[in-house]
Amino acid sequence: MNARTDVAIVGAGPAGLLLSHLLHLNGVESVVLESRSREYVESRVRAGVLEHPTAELLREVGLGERMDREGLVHAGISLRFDGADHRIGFDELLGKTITVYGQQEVVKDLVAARLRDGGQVEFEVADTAVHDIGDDAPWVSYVDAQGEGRRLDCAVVAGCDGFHGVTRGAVPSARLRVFDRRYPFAWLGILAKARPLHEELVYARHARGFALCSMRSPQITRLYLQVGADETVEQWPDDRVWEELTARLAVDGRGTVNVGDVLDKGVTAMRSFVAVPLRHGRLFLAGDAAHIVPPTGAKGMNLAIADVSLLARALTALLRTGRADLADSYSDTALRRVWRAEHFSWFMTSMLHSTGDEFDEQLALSQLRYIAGSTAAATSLAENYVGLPFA
Ligand code: RFL
Ligand code: PHB
Repeated sequence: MNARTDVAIVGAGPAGLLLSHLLHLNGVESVVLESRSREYVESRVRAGVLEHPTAELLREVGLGERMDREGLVHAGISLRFDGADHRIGFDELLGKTITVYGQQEVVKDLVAARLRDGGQVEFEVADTAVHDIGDDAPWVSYVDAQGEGRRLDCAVVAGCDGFHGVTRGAVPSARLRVFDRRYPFAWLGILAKARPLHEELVYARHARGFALCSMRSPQITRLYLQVGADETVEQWPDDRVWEELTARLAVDGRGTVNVGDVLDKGVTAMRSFVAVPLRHGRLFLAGDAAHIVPPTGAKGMNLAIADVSLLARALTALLRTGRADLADSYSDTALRRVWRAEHFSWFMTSMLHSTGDEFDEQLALSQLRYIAGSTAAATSLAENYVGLPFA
């Protein structure tokens, strides 16, 4: 069966769903194709921090209501090292805040808005493939949830299918330049029914490795531990996780972590990756499909959202008035912000993790002490953390 739309969007993560919503507001039609079920994408535990410009954008486009009711507004974070906390106050330094609101909540709000507005989101599709992106008439083939083979003709394909998706692979390898960096560690993350140890996020550098205490509500905490790059969840029974978190987050030798039932546990690889350019003929890449950051800077979802705010404008101009300049400059414009976030994420990662190298350790501690003692250095960290303007 054949169908036709303006923009075929592959992937119903934050990037694909928000792009579809923004295009709808601009009168451009789209269809979103997602390989997982609605329940799966709405319950996947991932990011938690919304930058200032991300929260502003969500409000502007009618998606801020539940975020403003249930999200936690934070005016700063703490860096914990040398056995003490050093607060970076975003509000004092910049007059800005961040919002702690789970990615799956953003996704739920987006799915609800698309369905309310009559948007087409097809879940549980298989064998997605994009065709003829070099021509004026690209199309996407897939098998729908009923097992029926489908063809979706479109003017443009948006590749929003995350790092392991198929759209990036549709670009001839000679046309794609890849920048890639692996780190010799990973994160073990848990979600637990326990009070967070502090009302703001705590990023800890410790001789035993990095630890982070975040949250999803005043009763639910989200905690992360640096572990070896090849370690698995099986190597980290709950008792071992709590013992390690308690040791790494101790201040003056006192344990401060509140222990509770573990609701979710997973290991996340740490990687920096950028594939350029973000456009190939009629295919535009956005979010994790084009770039990955290690999670230490809390940037991944925010970058995905920044990409599609630009892309929605570019595609609207292209498809509604035939103006191609914004589509032509999309890749260069988006990549400037992507590389800033790549740098910040690498910087936070190097400063807070231990590799066992003593020289690196001294450099990292020196940088942390500088940030703790200098308003200029703290302001630079704060400006990047709360997020630079989108456009
Ligand atoms: P997503 O969310 O991966 O969505 C892609 C969607 O595409 C679907 N898909 C396909 N659909 C159809 N056909 C195919 N062939 C398909 N292949 C894949 C997938 O099922 C999926 O639904 O990408 P998007 O939209 O670009 O969003 C990116 C963010 O999800 C990601 O950057 C963040 O989660 C990263 N991240 C964080 N970002 C932040 O901004 N702040 C944070 O605090 C933060 N913390 C984190 C994070 C990521 C983490 N993990 C688990 C990687 C913490 C962790 C632990
Ligand atoms: C989270 O709450 O999941 C979170 C917070 C900050 C990060 C990464 C993840 O840097």
